[in-house]
Amino acid sequence: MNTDPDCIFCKIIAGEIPSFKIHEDSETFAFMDINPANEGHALVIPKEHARDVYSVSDSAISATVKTAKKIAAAVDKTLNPDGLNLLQCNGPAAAQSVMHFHMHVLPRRNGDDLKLNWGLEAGDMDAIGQLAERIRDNL
Ligand code: DGP
Repeated sequence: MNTDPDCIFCKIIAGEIPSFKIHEDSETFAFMDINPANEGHALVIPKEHARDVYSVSDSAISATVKTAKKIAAAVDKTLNPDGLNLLQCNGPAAAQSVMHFHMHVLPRRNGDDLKLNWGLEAGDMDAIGQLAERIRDNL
């Protein structure tokens, strides 16, 4: 499987950088976003390194979408948001900041006024860790 030793998400998969893991299987990895745009913001990534939608393999994107569906259901059950976006960004104008294909599982609240290109702000690690546990319990 193709991996990139300099990629931050490959390092998370390898356990070289800590993360609040929600789920892992042979093809995908799901964990909490440390700069959450909203409470419960999670990320789903293929284990195979690919930069973006143009280079990800059919099997890796299929597995990622399947896992994202599963994580979305668990996030919905955990937080009962008013809505939820599955979002995937490619290139600078789309605000892609990590060059390893990923899907955002982003719970939404009525009136949260979230813009598509949100700013990156550090999250509360205790709160994020507790949420990871609650979402895992709902898988
Ligand atoms: P994007 O802008 O679509 O490339 O989203 C990348 C997301 O990854 C962004 O919301 C912040 C998150 N992120 C960046 N570095 C880390 C990290 O080291 N750990 C975790 N859990 N999330 C990260």
